[in-house]
Amino acid sequence: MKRDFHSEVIYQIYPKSFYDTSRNGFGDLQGIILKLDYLQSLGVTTIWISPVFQSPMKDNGYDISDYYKVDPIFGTNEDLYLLINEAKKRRLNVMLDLVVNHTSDQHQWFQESKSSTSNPYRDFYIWRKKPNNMKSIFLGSAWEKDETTDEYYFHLFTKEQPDLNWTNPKVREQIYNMMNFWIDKGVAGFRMDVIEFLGKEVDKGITADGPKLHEYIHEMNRKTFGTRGCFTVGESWSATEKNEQFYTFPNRQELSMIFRFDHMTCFWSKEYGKWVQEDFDLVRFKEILFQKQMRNPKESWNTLFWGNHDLPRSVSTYIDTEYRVYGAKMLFGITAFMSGTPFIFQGEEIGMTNISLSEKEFKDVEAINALQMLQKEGFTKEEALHQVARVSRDNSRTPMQWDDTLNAGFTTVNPWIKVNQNYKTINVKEQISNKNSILSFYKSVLNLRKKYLKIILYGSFIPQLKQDNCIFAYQRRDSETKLTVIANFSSKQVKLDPKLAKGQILINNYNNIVKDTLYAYQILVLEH
Ligand code: TEU
Repeated sequence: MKRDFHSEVIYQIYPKSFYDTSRNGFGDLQGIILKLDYLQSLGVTTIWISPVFQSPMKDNGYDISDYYKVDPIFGTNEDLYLLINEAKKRRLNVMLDLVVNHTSDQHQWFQESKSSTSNPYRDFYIWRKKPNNMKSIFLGSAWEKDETTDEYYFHLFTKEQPDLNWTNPKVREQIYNMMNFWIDKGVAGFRMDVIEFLGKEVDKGITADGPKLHEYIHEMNRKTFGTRGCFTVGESWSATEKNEQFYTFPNRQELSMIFRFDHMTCFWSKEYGKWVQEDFDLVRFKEILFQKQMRNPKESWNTLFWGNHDLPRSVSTYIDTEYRVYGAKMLFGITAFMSGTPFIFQGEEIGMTNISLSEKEFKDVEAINALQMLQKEGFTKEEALHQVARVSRDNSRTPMQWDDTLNAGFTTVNPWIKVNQNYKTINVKEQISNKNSILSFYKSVLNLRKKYLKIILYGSFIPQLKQDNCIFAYQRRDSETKLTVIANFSSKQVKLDPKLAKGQILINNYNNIVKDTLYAYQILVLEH
């Protein structure tokens, strides 16, 4: 089946926290099946499911020990095949998460690899007699000594996630076979975990964007998805304007699109990365987002997103708490009329927020390591907890808030991670029946997006008020239509230029309009 990714709207499911039907405290595949009607009514067209394969869960499934087998906490392979079919019946595509920079140390390949230096699987991973000074993204050395052979293996993430050796053609062949297996089962494509690292050259200290990276992605494209009508999105934290087109320029036959994060990482500190950030600056933020919109969509296709399972909740990051509902709508509205493929992370459509966790309640290995690192660097415990709480990945991983019953209707037993106590007021059930809810706003925006799809995807993009540090505004134009999106990205009331705000109002997240004024986080979309 030929699918056109340009018009997709993709919803990310973090399965561990979506919906638990087996009553083990973790969400599962049957739970996703039960919620397909909900997703269809929201107006999304594809679901991307974070990894559901066999895993010791040192990194919540991003440490896979068998690529061909669903982990029992999520169900069985039959459940996944059923999910793909049930989704298809509702015209929903299923995208899997491809984690092939590394496996779990419990993967059979690694068990073989570490058993002796002459094992046929030895070269599936990266072994050295002596470590160099490379660091793991999750802190500490990237090398771990294995007693069996007294050598060191390389791991960019936890020591239980050894990196595969992509220079070995046998590794690549095994991965391509596995991808084709899942394409045969009917998946529409893949989200590709940390794709920028496949071409690493550890002896030269190179991790991201290594010399052979694009050769491997091109080979993968030709041997798997590229000839089979699938679409793909690569995750690359190192991608910027300079290198994005290497992945996405169609003639190169690599990926459909990538996630770029430079509009977020530009606020990270040099010393402590995301754990200590500079103040948000809207002008800088707009510059990157607008610049991406000004390109030729035929060369680089955009991804439009506010959150994922690695980012804190967008309303907690960008919006003053008291304006959560207006702000959540504004955030979605300003990207929904841009060119590209929108991604919605589960719970964002109801404005789910960060959670406050005590030291013992943090689950994520990255947050736990960062707490220690910041204290070693001289931060007090309180300061370290405060910094980590703001950006911890646990924030986005709390259970989906379905209703106001026990555990937000996610499970009837103890959930694997704490439920956010605001579920009594922030939940799907309440928002479905409330026409002013964030959920209802998402639905109407997605409907409108369908109606204006041509201009949204291919119309020209004209930034407005680039230097304004409160207003986020742009126009879209094609031969027939003109749209203006104008939003107040602040909690202050600001002056609205009447020249911009003309035409018929398609979207307004407030019930009224006061001449010359934009309220806190107000967004207007106008046609003229
Ligand atoms: O993420 C890559 C990655 O670098 C981020 O997780 C990083 O930890 C952080 O958000 C930026 O500092 C991918 C997955 O999305 C993530 O969940 C996995 O933990 C990671 O790869 C390893 O597979």
